[in-house]
Amino acid sequence: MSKIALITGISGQDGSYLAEFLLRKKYIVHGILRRSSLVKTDRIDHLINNKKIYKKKLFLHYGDLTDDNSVNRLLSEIKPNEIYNLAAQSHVKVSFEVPMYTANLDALGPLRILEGVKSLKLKSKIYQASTSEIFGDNKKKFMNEKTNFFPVSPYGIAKLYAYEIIRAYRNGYKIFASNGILFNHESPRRGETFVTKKITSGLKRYLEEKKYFELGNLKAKRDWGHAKDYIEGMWKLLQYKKPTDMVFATGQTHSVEEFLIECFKILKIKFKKKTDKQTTYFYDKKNNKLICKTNKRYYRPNEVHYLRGNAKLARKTLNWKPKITFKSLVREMIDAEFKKNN
Ligand code: NAP
Ligand code: F7E
Repeated sequence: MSKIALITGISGQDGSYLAEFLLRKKYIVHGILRRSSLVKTDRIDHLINNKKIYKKKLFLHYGDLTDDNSVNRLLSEIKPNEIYNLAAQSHVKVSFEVPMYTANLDALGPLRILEGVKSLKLKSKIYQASTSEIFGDNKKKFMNEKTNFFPVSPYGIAKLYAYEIIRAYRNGYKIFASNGILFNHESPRRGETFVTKKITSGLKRYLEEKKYFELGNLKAKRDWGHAKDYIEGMWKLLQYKKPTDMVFATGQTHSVEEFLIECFKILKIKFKKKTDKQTTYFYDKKNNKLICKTNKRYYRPNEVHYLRGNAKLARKTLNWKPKITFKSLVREMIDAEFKKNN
């Protein structure tokens, strides 16, 4: 018998890769889509358009993680063996602009799932998409499962509530619920307003239309991996003999500026950097045109300056380790960006 998985956030970056991965593993996959005025299924259209898959192995349902009734209805209809809760308002800067919505979705969304599983007496295993943002402005060189939490954004704080409520229901009600504490992971499917995708799409626009783009804090450092490696970690965590919490990370960290410069290298762009008090500018050496500059409007009220994870536990217990390096990730994102018009 095929296992049944429910993915909330199936239309997102991770949800789309996870759906492909689980279908390859012969799961029946159900996904929750929220209604919007335009259909936003680009990342899973290749699955929807595959008749062998769609309607036999992949089922999409309208629902919303802020709506208790839709969560309960779907849980009682689907009775999934595994639930991957990936739905979120996942943008840290936006969380300062919509803090209450972010709390409702990112903190109470997982609680709605836990309450549903508990009241319906389901045996579902739950994966909760936790995040390195819960470590926040931590002063540690490496962050692991024992590191203290100092979230500084409404997003990080909502995700910390989610992390704790997962643990409380696991301990109190013996629900199989695990937190995957994932550090940043990117891909060609990354949302347009996250910094890596903003850089690759900005450079395409610069090269094709000679229009510059703007960035915020270039000094922030992130532990960037590839989403494909991380969704495998999610699955492995739910196959582990007991529910637990685990860090998934590459162990490497790079600044936003390093990511930008790696893109310049791949695209063979020779640049000149100029800095005045407020602003940093990158010019094209070939023609003196402005490629990109910083703008304070992209800075956050509170910044997480540095993130670097230690995924030793996942390596030891799940035999998980990331296969895709930083350089290959940047190259894949650039290649995909420039293939779009081919
Ligand atoms: P993403 O691309 O922003 O996807 C978020 C998904 O949630 C989308 O499918 C979105 O639907 C859905 N969603 C938003 N609001 C919803 C609502 N009210 N009800 C139901 N679904 C809703 O995020 P991602 O990068 O794939 O990340 C997946 C999860 O991992 C998120 O929980 C994120 O916070 C967490 N996380 C991500 C990273 C990372 O680096 N990517 C690291 C750690 C943790 P639409 O398509 O309609 O917007
Ligand atoms: O920012 C800096 C920004 O928005 C990365 C989410 O998936 O990972 C992600 O959150 C860094 C920050 O990702 C711009 O200030 C500079 O320091 O790509 P980001 P994030 O905030 O790290 C975590 C683990 C998650 O859980 C989240 O869901 O880049 N930065 N200039 C900029 N960031 C953006 N977005 N735009 C800029 O122009």
